[in-house]
Amino acid sequence: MNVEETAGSIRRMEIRGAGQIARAAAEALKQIAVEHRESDLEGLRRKLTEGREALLSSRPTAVSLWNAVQWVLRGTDEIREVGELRETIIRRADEFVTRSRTAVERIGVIGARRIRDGDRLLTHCNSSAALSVIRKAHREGKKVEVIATESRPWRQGLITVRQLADEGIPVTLIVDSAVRWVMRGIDAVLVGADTITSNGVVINKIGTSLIALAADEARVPFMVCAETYKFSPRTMFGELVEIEERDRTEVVRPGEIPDEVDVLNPVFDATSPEYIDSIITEIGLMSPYSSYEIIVRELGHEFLFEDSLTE
Ligand code: RI2
Repeated sequence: MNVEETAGSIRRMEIRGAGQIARAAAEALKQIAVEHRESDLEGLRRKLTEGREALLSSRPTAVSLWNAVQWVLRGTDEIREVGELRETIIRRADEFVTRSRTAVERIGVIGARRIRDGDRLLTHCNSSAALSVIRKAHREGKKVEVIATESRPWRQGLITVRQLADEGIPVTLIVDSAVRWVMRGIDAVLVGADTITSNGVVINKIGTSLIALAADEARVPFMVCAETYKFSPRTMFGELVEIEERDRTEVVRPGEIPDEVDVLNPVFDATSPEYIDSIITEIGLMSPYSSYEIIVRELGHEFLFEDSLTE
């Protein structure tokens, strides 16, 4: 897939999931470098800049996409030789993809230690990081049972139940509005994240914040599973996270309701840190209030500072 095709697939949600879109973006930038056979440095730079714009505009909310693009391209303006630029892009993209995959596995190892034999877990949407924890606990021999929300309107919960059922993990599908009803019997909630802000707010699939409220009311631990590249350096500099809104046709079929009725289809919502017991990352389990430190230590404060203020 070239960069335009990748951006299109991300926009249409054929490639989806915050981690997956980040890896796809890194691969697409790598592809530009691999295919650039000419000795023209400026030509490669131009293609990379166009690729960057196409990828960043494909979906606005998940900072994983932005972080992946920055990871691959950072500092490459200084490079004066086409071969070196190609190699750098290819190496960085490979590095990002490997780190990302390893991170999801490590989250599984760390998170599984918090799961007890016999736990009944609730998850929302389809998060590879959250499922990594559940899978690891299951593979360690713990008997876990999962309640998975449907996650309207895209119904990513169907992907979740298929993936869990494939592994022999007992799973029950519920409609989103059944969350509060089932919460009393739940031992822990595990969700993913698209973006985590510097003040510890988790942006994830629409409905996540309602689940957090229901968990809080029932005193059920609410855990977020997220790689460190889901933390947003941009929010440190005052930027608000843009919440994607998608087309009405994802919610109602044409003609089903009068055309003059508006349909609001926000894709994500915001969960405040006071509802979050812990965030499980590849470098450890932490409080959402450690967000600022993660951004500074893991994502490189100085370079981010410059980039975030000049854009
Ligand atoms: P992983 C998804 O977004 C969901 O909101 C999910 O919780 C989040 O990405 C993280 O997924 P969408 O692309 O990176 O379905 O953990 O809108 O797989």
